[in-house]
Amino acid sequence: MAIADIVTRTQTGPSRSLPATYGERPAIDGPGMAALVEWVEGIAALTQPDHIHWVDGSRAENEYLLREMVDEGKLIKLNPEWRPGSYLARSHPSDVARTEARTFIASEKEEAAGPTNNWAAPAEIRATLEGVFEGSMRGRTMYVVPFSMGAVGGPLSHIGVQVTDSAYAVASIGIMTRVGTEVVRQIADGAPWVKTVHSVGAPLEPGQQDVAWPCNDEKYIVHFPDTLEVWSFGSGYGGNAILAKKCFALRIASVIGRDEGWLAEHMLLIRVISPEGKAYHVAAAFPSACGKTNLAMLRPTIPGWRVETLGDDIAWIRPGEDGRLWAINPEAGFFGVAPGTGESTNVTAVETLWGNTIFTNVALRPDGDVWWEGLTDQAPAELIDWEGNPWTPDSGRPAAHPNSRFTVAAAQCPQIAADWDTPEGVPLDAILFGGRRATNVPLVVEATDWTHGVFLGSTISSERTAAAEGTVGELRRDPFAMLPFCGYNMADYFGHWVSIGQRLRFDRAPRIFQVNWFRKGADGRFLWPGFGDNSRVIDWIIRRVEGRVPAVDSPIGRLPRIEDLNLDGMEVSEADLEELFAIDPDSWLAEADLTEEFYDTFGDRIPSSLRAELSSLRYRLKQA
Ligand code: OXD
Ligand code: MN
Repeated sequence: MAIADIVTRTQTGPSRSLPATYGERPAIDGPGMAALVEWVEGIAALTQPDHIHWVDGSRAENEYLLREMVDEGKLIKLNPEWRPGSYLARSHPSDVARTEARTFIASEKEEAAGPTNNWAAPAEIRATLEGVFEGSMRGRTMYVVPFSMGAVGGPLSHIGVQVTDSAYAVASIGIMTRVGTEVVRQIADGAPWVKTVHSVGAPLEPGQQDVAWPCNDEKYIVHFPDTLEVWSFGSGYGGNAILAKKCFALRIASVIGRDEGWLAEHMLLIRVISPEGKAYHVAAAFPSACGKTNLAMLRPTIPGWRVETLGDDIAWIRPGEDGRLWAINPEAGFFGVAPGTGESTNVTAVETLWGNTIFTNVALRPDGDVWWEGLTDQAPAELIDWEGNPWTPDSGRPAAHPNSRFTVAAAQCPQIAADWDTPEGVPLDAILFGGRRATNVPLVVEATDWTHGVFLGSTISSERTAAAEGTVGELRRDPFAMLPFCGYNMADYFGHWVSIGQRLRFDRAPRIFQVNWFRKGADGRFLWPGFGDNSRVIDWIIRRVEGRVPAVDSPIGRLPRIEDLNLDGMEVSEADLEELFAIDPDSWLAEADLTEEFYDTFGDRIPSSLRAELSSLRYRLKQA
């Protein structure tokens, strides 16, 4: 960059050099530009920020924003010797997870949102939002962040713009999506885009000192599926603030997918390479904090198998002309749960986090590095906990918040597939549905066909985790792991899944499986070691896809013959194996009653093919 292009914004150091155009609206013309500018100006008129900053996604800009946040006490720079280019943010203790109770779908009709979403009447909630957003950015900078989900210009990609008054959100979006002026050019050229508006809801009076984590006790995360808009107020945390992620890439995208004939799913995406060197692609849906990132970065414990990571949280999946399903990971980074991520559980993630990472709500070590429960077997003797208080192993409380996170570029993952951001995506061979279930659900079961697979997806329930507010451990229904993320009536969503199957060639549709790594014995012990040993389940799944092993019919689907599972080198007792696959017809019949109760909450909207699956299940269980 030419020296003449550089200006110095502050007096405090030579590294604060910035291009003269820093934060300026890009000089791009085109038929769509006026609408973008008008929208930005409209939001600014409502929220009254001190400055407007158009984000260009450059490295210099990112570095400046990070440095500014450090100066303002909003980020702690970690010791570059251990964690170069990395930062720690500590949120307000009340703003630590997605707030599902304050998340709304504002579709024109209430039944379009369905019974699993909080519905808000659009006109009413717009009036409320106008009230809370009025002046909400006073004293702050409003950033305009153009982003692409999926490779810029790719056939499966979609673009959007987020305005936000949080520099932390800007830095996070910069990691999680592709941010840049190229997106503004697409908008100017007339491409459709999704409008997302975010404010932490903490205006500053003149001279008022800012806090490290501004937020508001009142929160609204509101989706307008009919106009493809998201408005989020009051929270700076994760999915509440990085609107491209759950709000756009799942809730809004699920609606776009319904209308355009594709699927936006809460799924990881991996390439599995068999000992024979054949590559298969697997997508897997698990509720939040159930090990998706671990499976996405699996290091098989069985020789010969390899896994390449494509995505860890979201997949956009579309039927191709070849009768197969094609998937992309629309994100560009990982926003992973830190606790439980360690050398023995996910060494790939630990290696991914070597630097250039924003950590939120983990503990700080005296040497300026970070720590969280599970990173190492033994906790350091002293730490500063996620709330900034001194901590020792005797403190009797976790040092890192259970939903503490890392935000890091996908490209930094040592086992990322070389073509992970290929615009066309990858063809799917298998789809997995999982949950955290102490009882009933076997280690793995295969659906008999597509519709049965959709039935399995629709019946997933899981024990609650810390990723959302609520009581941890409680069992809740989480169909397709999409309960908090489906932007429309879930019964219609089930129907959409059924209809997608009808567009596939029956011999090319991915096989569907249900898995459960979390089954416990009567003594409360996990029956399966999980993590790298889950490759043994993947091995069986791929052998099924290849047609190389038979399966055993059961009332709930097809089970492995124990002799077909590769258990070499692992210690699992025969009794435990038996329990892992035990099917108790009575408790399954009770589960079927709960499924019916759940289905009934949708009235008569549940597809008849799924009701028929439920009747067949009961029939088979009664025969057993
Ligand atoms: C996530 C979640 O952050 O599912 O991925 O909560
Ligand atoms: Mn998730």
